[in-house]
Amino acid sequence: MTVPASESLRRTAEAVLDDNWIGASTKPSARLYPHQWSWDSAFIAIGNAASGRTDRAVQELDTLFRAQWSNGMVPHMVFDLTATDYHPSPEVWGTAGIDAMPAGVVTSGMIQPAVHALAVRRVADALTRNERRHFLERMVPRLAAWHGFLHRHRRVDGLIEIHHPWESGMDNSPLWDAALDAVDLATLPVPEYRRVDTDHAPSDERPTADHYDRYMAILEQLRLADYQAEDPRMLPFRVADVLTNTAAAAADLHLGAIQTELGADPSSAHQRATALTEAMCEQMWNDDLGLFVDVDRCAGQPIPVRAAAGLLPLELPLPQGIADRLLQTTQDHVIDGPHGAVLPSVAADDPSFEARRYWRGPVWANITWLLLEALRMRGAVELRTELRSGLLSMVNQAGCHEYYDPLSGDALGADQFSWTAALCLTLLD
Ligand code: 9WN
Repeated sequence: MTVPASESLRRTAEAVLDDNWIGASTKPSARLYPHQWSWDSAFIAIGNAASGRTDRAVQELDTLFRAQWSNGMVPHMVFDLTATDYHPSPEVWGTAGIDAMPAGVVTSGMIQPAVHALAVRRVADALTRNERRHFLERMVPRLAAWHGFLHRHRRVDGLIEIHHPWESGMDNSPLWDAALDAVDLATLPVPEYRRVDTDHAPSDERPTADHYDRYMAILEQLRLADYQAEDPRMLPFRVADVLTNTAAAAADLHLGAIQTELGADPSSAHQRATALTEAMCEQMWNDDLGLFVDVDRCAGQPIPVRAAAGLLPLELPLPQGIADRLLQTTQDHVIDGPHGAVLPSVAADDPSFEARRYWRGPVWANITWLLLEALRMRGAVELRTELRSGLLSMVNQAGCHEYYDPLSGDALGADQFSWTAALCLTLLD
């Protein structure tokens, strides 16, 4: 299949990014997500850089990192205080008054996958020599503090943990079902709330009411600890997640490369990346499934859901036997949709697969894009070409949406979705 009408897709994608620009950053979509989100901004910066809008790309990342907490945490949301139609609002997060949050911004108190060092490198590649050096010199201490936070505050028994499904970026994945069901609503209060996501998207494409109650109960426990629990082992939700750990290990490889370029010492970044990759191979590699799987740290159990995220460690330096096997699993995971090859977020023959519900099967541009990156690094040219072409054809047909039904190609969730637009821009040439 040939790559579709790239000029019209380019114009559509650039218009989405223009419309969602809010002055110093980009919102993920016009209505459903009116603030700045952490990993969205990294992908958006990559797209802006690829289409020559380097000022915006730099500003996107600067705005995000100006909201970095003093403990190094990059918050998963930076609120636009003029936008009020989103739940949970700043009041629900209750971060005002937390010393670690910088003055002049209001943020959430949790994390998302650390794809920022990758974005910094991509943006730097689009800058002039002089701009590049200044940008990298400004970003290195920020990235070092962020990665340091992950290892100091979140690495437990070798692996980085998430403490809420939202921290994974894959909020409603079946990866969290058992861990969420184990959250004891008899002892943990569910604060009063009114969700607004189902005002903007059909409820059968969004999380169930029961799961939303559990999200809020876990959030309340994090809030009570000012998002800095002294002993994370007391928290009700603790998962060592493959995507989070892959992103963190890759992030340190990127940081190390930047430090080397600047003549700084990359050894601690490299050591962290190596240690994390080894721990992933020891604790997350599942030989029966030929896949990396998450670990429920509260239950002490692996989570045997066949999520596309379990393929992403392909981008890390893995032992050859594991890499070969994982590439085979990747080939089996990719299916033929109506517009070509697609990557469902959960394997289509996994018992938890749902074609249309948020993170439980639909195709996401960012997960597909991360896999495309890994396939490029591995030299898997044919599979990469098919998957790239399938994604572009689908987006060209259905528009820049949040996610897509892998079986029908239908567009789902929010329309005018920024990271879909941004990442397609990087794939057009
Ligand atoms: C909660 C903004 C974000 C993405 C996440 C996606 C969704 C938020 C929500 O939207 O999460 O953080 O309200 O459901 O799951 O990956 O960053 O696009």
